[in-house]
Amino acid sequence: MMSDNLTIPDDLVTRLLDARRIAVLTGAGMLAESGVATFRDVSNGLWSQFDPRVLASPQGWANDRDLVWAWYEYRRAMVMKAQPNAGHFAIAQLANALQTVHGIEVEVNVITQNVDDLHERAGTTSVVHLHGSLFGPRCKACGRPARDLPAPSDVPVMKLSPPRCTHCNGYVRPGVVWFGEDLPQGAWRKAKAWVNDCDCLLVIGTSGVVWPAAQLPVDAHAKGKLVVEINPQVSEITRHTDIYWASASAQALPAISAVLAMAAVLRRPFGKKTP
Ligand code: BV8
Ligand code: ZN
Repeated sequence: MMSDNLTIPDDLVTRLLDARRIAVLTGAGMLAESGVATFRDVSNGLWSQFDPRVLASPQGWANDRDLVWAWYEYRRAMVMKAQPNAGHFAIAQLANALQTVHGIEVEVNVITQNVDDLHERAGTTSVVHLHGSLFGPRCKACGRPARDLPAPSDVPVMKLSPPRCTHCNGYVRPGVVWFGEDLPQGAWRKAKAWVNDCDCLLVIGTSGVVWPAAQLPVDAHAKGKLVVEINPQVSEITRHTDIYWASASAQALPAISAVLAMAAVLRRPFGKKTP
């Protein structure tokens, strides 16, 4: 079922109210309304002549460590200046918004492909990062976390020599998962379990081109879970969904929150007629 960007799909809220365990898979589209460029766009500036998928790879690091470190520090600076948007807050408050209508406990677990901390800063506590985090740099040699890094400069520079590990003097690398690297096993296991146990999977702001994250909605749909996608563009996921809402996350998610708030005020289960 498809809906245009302003109309909440007919039975979306009713079916969300029937769910008791909701998994949410988010991608770079969540960041659009926080003013942070999506993964592909982030290289439009200084790094426009580089393919982000090369920069985000062990080969990219081997080719030019200082260029890659500068790219990640620029992205870390962008995220530190950004704020969570209405979509992040709506996800953080979704469980409470549903419980307020029907009084039954609801579990919402977030699986993000993003490497920022905006879900956490919006109040989401149950979240895993499939692709790591800009805020978890570690030593490339001994693997120890690198602590107390200086704040990144606001002024983007093309080259920046990575700091050294205080333990073994190895180079510090970004705490993200590069293309060709395995996902963090704990996060991947948890993500698969949350999707396996959920009644409903919300897929928000992802093109569905990166694997194995993109496998999650495909598996969920094959297992008969309710799969709902919110994305202004059709993606690789859309054909594996039950409800596709062509809308921006920071419009659609607050709209769902508003309808739930109204349903709570009316104290009637949404969509059901009182006897
Ligand atoms: C791995 C961290 C085992 C770095 C990232 C099949 C199975 C397994 C692997 C593969 C496979 N096929 C290919 C592979 C290899 C590869 C892969 O997927 N390649 C792709 C390009 C084909 N996968 C891997 O290497 C993974 N590792 O599988 O390990 C292995 C080991 C060795 C060899 C083989 C297998 C690791 C992948 C992790 C890569 N790291 N991030 C960094 O950030 O620098 S992924 C990176 O790209 C981002 O994190 C992000 O997740 C991803 C981009 O995806 P999206 O989030 O979807 O963002 P995108 O810009 O594409 O789309 C944005 C969407 O938002 C759009 O649809 C747009 O319409 C929408 N949108 C825009 N505005 C809004 C909006 N939506 C809502 N509201 C809005 N306002
Ligand atoms: Zn070290």
